[in-house]
Amino acid sequence: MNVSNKYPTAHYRALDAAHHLHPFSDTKSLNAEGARVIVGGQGVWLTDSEGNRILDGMAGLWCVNIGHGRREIAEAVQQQMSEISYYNTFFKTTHPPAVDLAALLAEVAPPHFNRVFFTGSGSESNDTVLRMVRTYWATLGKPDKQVVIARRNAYHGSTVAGASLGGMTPMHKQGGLPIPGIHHIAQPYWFDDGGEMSPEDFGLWAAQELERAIDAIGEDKVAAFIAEPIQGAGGVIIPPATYWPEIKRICDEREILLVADEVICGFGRLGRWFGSEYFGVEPDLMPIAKGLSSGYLPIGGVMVSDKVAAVLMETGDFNHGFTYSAHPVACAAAIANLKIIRDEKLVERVANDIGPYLQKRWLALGDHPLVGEARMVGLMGALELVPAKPSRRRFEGDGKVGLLCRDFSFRNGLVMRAVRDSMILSPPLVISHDEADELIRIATKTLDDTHAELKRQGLMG
Ligand code: PXG
Repeated sequence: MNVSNKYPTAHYRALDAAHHLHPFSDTKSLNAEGARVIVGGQGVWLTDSEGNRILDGMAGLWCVNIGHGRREIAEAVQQQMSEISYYNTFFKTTHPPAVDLAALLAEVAPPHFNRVFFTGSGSESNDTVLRMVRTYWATLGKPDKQVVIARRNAYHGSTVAGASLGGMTPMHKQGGLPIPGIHHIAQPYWFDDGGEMSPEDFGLWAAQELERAIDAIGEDKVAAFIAEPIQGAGGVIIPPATYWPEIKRICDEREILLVADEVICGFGRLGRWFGSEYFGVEPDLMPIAKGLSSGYLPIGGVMVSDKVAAVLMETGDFNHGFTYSAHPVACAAAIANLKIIRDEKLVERVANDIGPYLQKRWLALGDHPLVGEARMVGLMGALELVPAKPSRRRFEGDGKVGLLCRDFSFRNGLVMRAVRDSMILSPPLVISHDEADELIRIATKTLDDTHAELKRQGLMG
């Protein structure tokens, strides 16, 4: 592996602490500890500056679907840079990578999606969604339909609109969010919020919260409902089987747009090109990013259904766009990435091969004394850590156990993320059977280590 690790770890840590502010981080405590320095990546493996190999169970940040270090992307990017590295798509202009990527997206998306608006990230995509759904209704002569209904503990990005649509309380607390016109309803998280209800009843109840919110706000004021098919950053929350069909019924009956945030679930993660296809729903808009380029370069977009596009055609100018909308080099990376996903049949692989293989082994971790529930769809999974099963009661300490488990996992050579006391997994779609076995071996050791430490501290039971 060609790794550029020119200086000792301490050098990078010192400069990082002096000059770099990290996202979603407590800078003071991070600097005291020192950041982990990642210097290389190949397939599902990362290498850090100390020479450790770590299995990337999070595919970067839910994005490196084709795995690290693919030469095809590097070549496509180099080729595009040597032709035209930047030009915009404003002012009656286009370029081949934008056109080719848009056409390729129309090919892989469900039949009623034939158009895309390009952005630079998932957050920008959701800012675009907010303006697009309001513009849609204004064009139809219903400018009062402004409110977007979203869900608590959803993640839709970190820009002002993205964080407002999202339902993360710690984010809302900083910077005076959410902005007006966003209404949050319950999330379909049975494990934490289901109480005495069965998962099926709870799924129906959570979906019907949408109906009740529409009635309370007034259907003439509601523009759209936005939701991730499976909540990612919220903790890989797989809704009960009753949830999405009921949401579909409500959206069919009511005059509101349905937005499926496909930033994580899109591009094969759930064994379909788009997560909404897994749940059998037909959204009107689909914000995308992450797996669109497998994170090789930043690019996002909003897939626009024929129904919405027909109205936007009547809007006149849509006064919205980014310098880097359809950046040619990012488009070239995305095209090469989508061709790999398509030609190597990675979506089918997740549906029929590696998905079922890893799911079976992951769900078996549910037998561990520390695990209250193991769940996985496609290659997106979670483990709920609890002190005393079968009770769904949580540990005290608001996520401390999750962090303990995450630290053991890193030390053992596997990136798992902790969301509160849920352990999260979302590996690259190219993970082999042997690598999946290795992942399960490390995850099991990590649970054992965490369990032993909690017992030592007297926290189990
Ligand atoms: N929608 C969803 C569903 C996401 O998961 C975004 C939008 C925003 O995308 P950008 O490209 O603007 O980051 C995301 C991003 C985490 C974590 O801690 C998750 C995301 C971003 C940062 C951290 O799991 N998802």
